[in-house]
Amino acid sequence: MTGQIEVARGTRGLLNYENNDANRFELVVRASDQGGRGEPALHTDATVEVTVTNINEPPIAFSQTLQIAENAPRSPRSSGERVGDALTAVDEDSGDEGKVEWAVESGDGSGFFELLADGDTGATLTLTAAGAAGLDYET
Ligand SMILES: [Ca+2]
Ligand SMILES: [Ca+2]
Repeated sequence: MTGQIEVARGTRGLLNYENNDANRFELVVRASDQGGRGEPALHTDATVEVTVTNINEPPIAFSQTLQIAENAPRSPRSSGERVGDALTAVDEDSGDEGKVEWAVESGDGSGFFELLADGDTGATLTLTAAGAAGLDYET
């Protein structure tokens, strides 16, 4: 006879390697016979340790609206100027799996913007030289 431990229904997402209250369980299990010949059932208790292993989860980033004035000033000297506050993502993983790199994926066909790393999870959107020379509200 075997016993199989399963994760209970309704607990999806509650096992969490990053949460010290939900990444290790010490279960006491009991194996019992049915007794017989007028004798009561006999049992043995054993300990089963369950550890939750890590999986890499994607970082969470939030959409937001930033502003920068046109002609800011209209000179390549303003390349590197920050656009709004730093962008931050949340990644609960440790080590490299928790370090976030940022990149502009689309929407900047003119090459006006670049993202510079800011710590392990953040980035700052900045103007390139082209952006510093080219931002113009009227065109
Ligand atoms: Ca993880
Ligand atoms: Ca991750």
